[in-house]
Amino acid sequence: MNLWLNRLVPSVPADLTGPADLARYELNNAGIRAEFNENSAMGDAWRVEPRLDGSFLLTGGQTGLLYASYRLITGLVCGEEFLGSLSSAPKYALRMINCWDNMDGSIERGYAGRSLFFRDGRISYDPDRMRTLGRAMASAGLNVLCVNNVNVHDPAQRLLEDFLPGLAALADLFRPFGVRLMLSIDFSQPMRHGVSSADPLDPAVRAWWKETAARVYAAIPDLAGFLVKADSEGRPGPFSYGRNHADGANMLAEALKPFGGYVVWRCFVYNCRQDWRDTRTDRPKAAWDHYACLDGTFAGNVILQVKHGPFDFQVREPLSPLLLGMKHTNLAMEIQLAQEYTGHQIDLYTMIPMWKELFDELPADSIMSIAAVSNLGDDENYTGHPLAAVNLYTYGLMAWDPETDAKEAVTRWIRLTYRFAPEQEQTLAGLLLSSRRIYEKYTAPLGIGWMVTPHSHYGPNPSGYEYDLWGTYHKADRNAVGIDRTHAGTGYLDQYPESFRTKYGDPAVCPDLFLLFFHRLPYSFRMKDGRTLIQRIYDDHFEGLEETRDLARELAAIPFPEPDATVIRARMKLQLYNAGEWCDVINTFFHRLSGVPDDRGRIIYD
Ligand code: GCV
Repeated sequence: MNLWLNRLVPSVPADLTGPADLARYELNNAGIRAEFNENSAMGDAWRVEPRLDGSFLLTGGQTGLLYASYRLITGLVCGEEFLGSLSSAPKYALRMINCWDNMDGSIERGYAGRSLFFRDGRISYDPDRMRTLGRAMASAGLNVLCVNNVNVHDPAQRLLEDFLPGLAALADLFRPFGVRLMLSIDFSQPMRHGVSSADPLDPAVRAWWKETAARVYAAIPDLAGFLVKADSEGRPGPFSYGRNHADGANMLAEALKPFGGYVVWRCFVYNCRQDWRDTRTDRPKAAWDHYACLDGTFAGNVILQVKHGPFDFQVREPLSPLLLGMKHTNLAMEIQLAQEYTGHQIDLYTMIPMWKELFDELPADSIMSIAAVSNLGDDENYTGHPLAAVNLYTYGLMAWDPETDAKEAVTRWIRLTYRFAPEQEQTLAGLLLSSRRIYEKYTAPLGIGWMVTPHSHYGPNPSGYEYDLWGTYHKADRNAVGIDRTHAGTGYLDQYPESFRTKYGDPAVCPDLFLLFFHRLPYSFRMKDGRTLIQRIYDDHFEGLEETRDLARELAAIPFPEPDATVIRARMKLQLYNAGEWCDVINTFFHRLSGVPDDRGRIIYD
């Protein structure tokens, strides 16, 4: 089983010398005649000019030529004619996949099997699958692959040491695809080597990282850099030494700078041992509180990687204010292809509509790179649910060009992956594009999030996180639900520019889908369409379940080939059960609390 292009031509040869060589191979294979005009200054950018004899002139850097070739091949498969010249350059420099793979072969928040890179504490992979992945990434425009989990547990702490030769061999495999490896590192690493601390201002620590960087780059000269989760959910970091995150990131940046490497420093820093009785701490404020004051103090090769919302990849969160407020710092937005809170790659959940909404809010040039937590694993189809691969492909297209049209991108993936009649393609595209909204309707209401089963994060449990230490409370009582995050409440909204404060600040104008993210409201609150808040919660859940039934029926009519058909059918059955559980549990939860009946008299279990 394979991913899009590989379904058409199952493999590429093992002896490729580089991206231009691969591009030549791919074009030949596809029967496309082309001449290359290599211009290294163009890097990833490219230009394609059709010639009268039916051939093409491709101009670009090595990787640019490869991206141009894939653009031609995928375009022709999709029926494009290429009558005029085309040119393109990526909007973001690093278009990253972050794998949360552990060296024992497990994947943190992985829903597609075991690791593609590690097993039993060692590096272990199938080279053909690596080439499939490299090709899938390159054909979607992606160029960085971080192979190990940001939570760096032993033996991954030895990746920079004992496992360097294995990593170098892996980097060699991905190089022809223009994909550079990245490694997650443990901030306290020097202490495993006789250095007495990991204090970023300690000369011995700085020297250790410089030596280590030199050793690592001698083995992998094009390593994209280090990914760091520090002072977050129990990981070590500069706070232990009274230092701030600029001290920590800049120390690593100094070590990587001679080799052109980046320090990608995650901003997922918050108090994960909060007391639920504490009403003053509001978790969404944390990233801003830690980082906004450091704007302008990070080295040029540091990139702060910020989750797209202020919480943690819920179905609906507003754009993180940090992405709007750090004008003098390199930023990357982090999204999550792994469906941790969005259905575990069992429930259908196509993400591009969500990303479009995020990009609509994000001012041009506020970020310079983008990262996505991987949804890959060693399942035969790579993504567990065969239709979850659409998220990987369309993420690549968006990372290259955030103005990519959602429907076109999804349709392109369908055409590259299956052979359907045009009406079937249209139907499937429509189903995929509606899947996120359907999922949103049957799960936690109106931006409130977090009503999932603790730890696993699949299925409903509206009070599961209510008295826990993670800072994710909804405080539903018999009268009202939600947290007031306006100036009068926790003040979270004050972290935003004026236009956002106006948009979200007043419940009478705040978009419905964000209402309970920003406001605490009585169940009797009148929504813009005149319904009460409680009625809207009931309606959304009943509708979400009904729409899932429609989705299942329409999906069943699409003639997927085997083995996809069987997997899709089986997962849809589980999704239907999940949607039913969510609908009933959430409606019952609110009905029991509020005592308000459904005005349409539908069944709510008491
Ligand atoms: C890799 C959430 C997830 C964790 C994840 C963390 C992070 O808390 O549940 O599994 O850890 O985010 O993004 O670092």
